[in-house]
Amino acid sequence: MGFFDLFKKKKDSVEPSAQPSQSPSEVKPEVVAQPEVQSDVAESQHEESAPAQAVETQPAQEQPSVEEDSPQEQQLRSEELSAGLEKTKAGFFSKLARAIAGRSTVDADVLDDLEEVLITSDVGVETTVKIINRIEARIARDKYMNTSELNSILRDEIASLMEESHSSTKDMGLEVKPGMPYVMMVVGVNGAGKTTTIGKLAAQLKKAGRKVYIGAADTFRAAAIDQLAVWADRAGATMIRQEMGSDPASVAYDTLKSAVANGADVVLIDTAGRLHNKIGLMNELTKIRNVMSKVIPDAPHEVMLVLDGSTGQNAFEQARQFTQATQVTSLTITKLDGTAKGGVVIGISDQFHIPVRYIGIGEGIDQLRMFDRHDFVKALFGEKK
Ligand SMILES: Nc1nc2c(ncn2[C@@H]2O[C@H](COP(=O)(O)OP(=O)(O)OP(=O)(O)O)[C@@H](O)[C@H]2O)c(=O)[nH]1
Ligand SMILES: [Mg+2]
Repeated sequence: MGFFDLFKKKKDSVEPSAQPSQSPSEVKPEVVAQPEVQSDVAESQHEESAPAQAVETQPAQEQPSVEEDSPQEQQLRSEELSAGLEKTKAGFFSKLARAIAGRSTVDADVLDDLEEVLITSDVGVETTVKIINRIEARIARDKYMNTSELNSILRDEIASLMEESHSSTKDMGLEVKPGMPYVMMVVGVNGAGKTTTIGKLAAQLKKAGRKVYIGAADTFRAAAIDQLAVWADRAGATMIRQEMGSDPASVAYDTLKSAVANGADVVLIDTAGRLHNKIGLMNELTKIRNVMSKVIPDAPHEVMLVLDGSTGQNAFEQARQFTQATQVTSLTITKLDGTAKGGVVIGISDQFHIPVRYIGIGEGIDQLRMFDRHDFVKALFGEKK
C-alpha cells in the first residue's frame, strides 16, 4: 500500500468531539467543607498557615481496579487516537505524497523534500536531521530504497527515536505503591492544559480504583481554583485548597499532609503558569518541591510538564525553559486534536530525552491517552503492511 492509499484511507468510525460531553462550566461543584485529619508530620512553620479546606467532591468510593482493555475497547481507543491525530496525519501525508509523486527511488532529491516535510510538520531541525541521516545510512547499506518502502522505514525510525513512556498500563502508567501516595507536580505555561490534564488524569485513576487528592497550588486567580474544583468534582477526587493569593508551597504541603493522613494513592499538584521570569519560576518550583519532601521524603515522584502541541516550535522553547528551571521527568502534549503540528511529539521526546506520558486529544474528560510510541506511529502511518 502506497502513501496515496494510506492518505485516502479515511477514518470514518470515530470523530473527535470538539466539545466535551459536559463542559466543566456546566457542572456545579458540590462543595462540602470537611476538616482534614491532622497528622503529626506538621512542621511548626506550617502549622500557622491557613487551615486547608478539603473539598470532598464525591464520596470516596473504592471501585474495582480496571486491568486491561478488551480487544473491542483497544480497537475503539486506537480509532479515537487516529481520529485525534487526523490533522497531523493529513498534513504530513499530503506533503509526503507530493514529495514523492512520480518518483520510484529514494534519492537525494526525495531526501531533500522529506527533510522539508519533517521540518514543516514541526518535528524540529535536530530530529529531522537525525531521521534523514538514518535513512541515508540505510540506503548506503542496502544500496537502494524504493519510495514505497520509505513509509515503513520512516515509521520504524520515528518509533525508535522516542522514549518508552510506561512499563505498564496499570494506574495510567504511574508506579503507585501501597502505603504512601504517588506525588506528581504538574507544571507548564499559562493555558497549556495543566488543569484539564489533571482533571482527566484524576478521572481515569479514580476509574482504576485509586483514591486521588488534588492540590490547588495555582493560587493566582480564584477562577483557577474554581476550575480545578469543577474537575475534581467530575473526577471524584478530593481537592485541597486555600484562598486565592496564598502561598502555593503551603497548599502543596497541606495537600500532601491530608493525602498521607487519609491514605490517598495519588496526589496531583496543579501549579500556576504565570511566572514572568526564569528565576521566579525556578524559585517557586524549588520551594514547592522542598516543602513536599518534608512530608514525603522522595516527593515529588514525578514532575510533569504540560505543553500545548498546537504551538509547534513554541512548545520546544517552553520545554527548554522548564527543563532549565526544574527537573522535568515526564511530558504531556495537549491539543493534538486541533492541530497539524503533532510532529512536535517526536522532536520533543527525542531532543529532551523525557518520555511523553500522555497526549491530549480533546477537551472531554476521557480525551487523555497514555502515550505509546508504537500506537502513535501506527495512528500516523496506519497498520504495518
Ligand atoms: N482541544 C483540546 N483542548 C484542550 C486540551 N487540553 C486542554 N484544552 C483546553 O485548553 C484550555 C486551557 O486549559 P487549562 O487546563 O485551563 O490550562 P492551564 O495550563 O491550567 O492554564 P492556566 O491555569 O491558565 O495556567 C481549556 O480551554 C481546555 O479545555 C486538549 O487536549 N484538546
Ligand atoms: Mg490551570
